[in-house]
Amino acid sequence: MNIPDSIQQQAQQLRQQLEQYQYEYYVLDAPTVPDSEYDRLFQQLQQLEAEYPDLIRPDSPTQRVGATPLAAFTEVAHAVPMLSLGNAFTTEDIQDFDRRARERLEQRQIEYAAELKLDGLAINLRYEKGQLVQAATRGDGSHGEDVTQNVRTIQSIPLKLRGENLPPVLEVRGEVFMNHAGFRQLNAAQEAKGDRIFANPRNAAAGSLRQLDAKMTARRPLQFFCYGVGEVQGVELPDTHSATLAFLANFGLPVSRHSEVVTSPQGCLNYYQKILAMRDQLPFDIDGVVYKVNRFADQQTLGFVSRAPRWAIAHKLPPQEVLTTVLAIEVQVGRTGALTPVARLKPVEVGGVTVTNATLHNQAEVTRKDVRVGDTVTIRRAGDVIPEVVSVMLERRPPDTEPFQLPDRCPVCDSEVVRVEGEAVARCEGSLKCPAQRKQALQHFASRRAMDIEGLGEKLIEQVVDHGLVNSVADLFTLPREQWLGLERMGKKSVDKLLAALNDSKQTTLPRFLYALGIREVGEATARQLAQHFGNLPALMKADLDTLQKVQDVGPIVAQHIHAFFLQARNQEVIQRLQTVGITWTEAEPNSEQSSAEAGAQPLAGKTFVLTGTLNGLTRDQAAERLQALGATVSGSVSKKTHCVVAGEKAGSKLTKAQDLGIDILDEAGLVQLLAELEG
Ligand code: D41
Repeated sequence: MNIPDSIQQQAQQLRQQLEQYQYEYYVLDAPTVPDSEYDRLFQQLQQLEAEYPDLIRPDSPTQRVGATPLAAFTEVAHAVPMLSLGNAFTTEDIQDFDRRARERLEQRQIEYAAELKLDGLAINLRYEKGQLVQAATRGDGSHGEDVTQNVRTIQSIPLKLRGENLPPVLEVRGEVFMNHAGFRQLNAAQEAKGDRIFANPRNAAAGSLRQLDAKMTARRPLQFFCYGVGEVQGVELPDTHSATLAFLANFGLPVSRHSEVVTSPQGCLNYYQKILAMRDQLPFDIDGVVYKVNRFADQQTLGFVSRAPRWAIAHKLPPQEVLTTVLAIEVQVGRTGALTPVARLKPVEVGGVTVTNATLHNQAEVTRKDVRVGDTVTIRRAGDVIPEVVSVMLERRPPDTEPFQLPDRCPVCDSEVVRVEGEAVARCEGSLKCPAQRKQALQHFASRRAMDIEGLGEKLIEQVVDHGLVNSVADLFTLPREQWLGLERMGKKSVDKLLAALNDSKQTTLPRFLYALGIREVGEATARQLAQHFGNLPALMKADLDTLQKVQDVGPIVAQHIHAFFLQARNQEVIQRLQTVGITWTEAEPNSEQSSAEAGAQPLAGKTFVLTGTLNGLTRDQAAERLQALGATVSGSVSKKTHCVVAGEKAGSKLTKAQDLGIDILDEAGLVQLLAELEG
């Protein structure tokens, strides 16, 4: 078929534009357009290609997935062997490494390139005349497996190198890995489908790369960073490793931003300390750093011994997964009565922190992992998340252990424990009769984002509840000074401060007050919606189920919780007493059509945003405020009515849900971009 020139040109332009956007998004991590724009162009190209199949080229952005599943992987011989890395653990190991290299090179000082050691899988990418022609795993270093189809689905790996004068052969080596957010999303999706749960991001990356059906790999959020080159023909490489990484970045290949050049073993050790300190903030796992003699001429002179170069060494970081034993499984009672099994562990260092307990989440999780008292378990601590039990070493299980079962009575108040069909959590039915729930309710009430009562911390709340001085949040405001003075570590000064803080907290806002009440499923965002919708408390308290469900965010379950809460005499009484002691707020205007009249200045009017995960450059509050100032509604849960989800680091189920529903997703950079554009 003859394709008109204009169509050819249009396709060419679309491909170039899409490649540029993809590069900005995945490699530079700095998108310049919203996802929707990318999707629009992508669909245009897809349509053109459907109309004129001869337009399709293997490096087209539409052709990342498409190959038919393989029966098995074929073997690939590496043109240049993929070496392995020696390990160092101590300062002396590094000093020895440097001394040996200096002796062999007869130099007084060596320049090193220091970089992260990603905990993933090494692969080799072969580009011929700029086209990705083959991707292979490291295998035994001389032979690996052909995983080209799968690697083509990794969005940050260019199918075509950028720039002019592309070399006839350029092999790039690097690590394929999965970041924490992707790992959590994947496991959440796996769990929902009843599929295998991965123990850590490395296993998830390995499992994803080894899928025979590339369509499966395409759904796994894999990433890639270069760390070197293999066979190179027809192009002069720079003289150093560090310059080579920059050279690769110029071709549009992803290179980590965390590499540095240092000039001494002390420089290496400083780099190590710096990376160790920021490890928990990295969005992916690393298991060490790597030091490489920077000058290629020196690397050549040093050569290698039994497949490990004398010019490079991995300096291992403390492991993030270690073995320990379960001393006991205790049950904690949360604010809403949820029972959480927690493993008490033989204290152990993980990633430089001593860990003594790990959450087991719920009964289903304990059952799935079959964690028992006495078991030897692998625990993992990565990022700044709570340590988790990853798996049990069954071969080390002592005789006479028993499966763990949550109690059917609350360990704190002996009330009945109920597990609602279809819900993962079991709950103590004791409500505020249960001291554990009362303590947590008080803590929540006093917390910064709720009533913000400074100085009323966990220890103090323990005391007032255990002494029977405070039964409800209202009692906090009527407890006489002498009673506070009688408590441990409460001198005159602290008591005066606390009383002042209690007094200050009385002037609040309706959203804060509603949030502070601790109604189930009513987080800050929902509290704001409720306040906005009803404008005052009596209207909300009177609302029936149907009226409640008219509120953005509020579905039948949440409505039920709110309704039931205000129906309880005890809750009504507490609210009454709180108002009697002087808690006030200025009433907000209820939502009316009037407010949307200002829509001209509010480009996001009528749009609902959900914020999830951790943002780095601004707080979620700040983000919400700025979105709201632009007219957006910021909601706490994702539904079909959501227009956009802003997913920070470690975004979890909300992001997965947004993906499932096909809702637009912005990352932090995208949000910042959007705000910058709209705020003018
Ligand atoms: O990030 C890594 N995992 C990494 C692995 C890295 N940054 N550099 C590496 N450099 C090498 C040499 C020095 C042998 C070229 C490596 C690896 N090797 C490696 N990965 C798996 C086996 C060897």
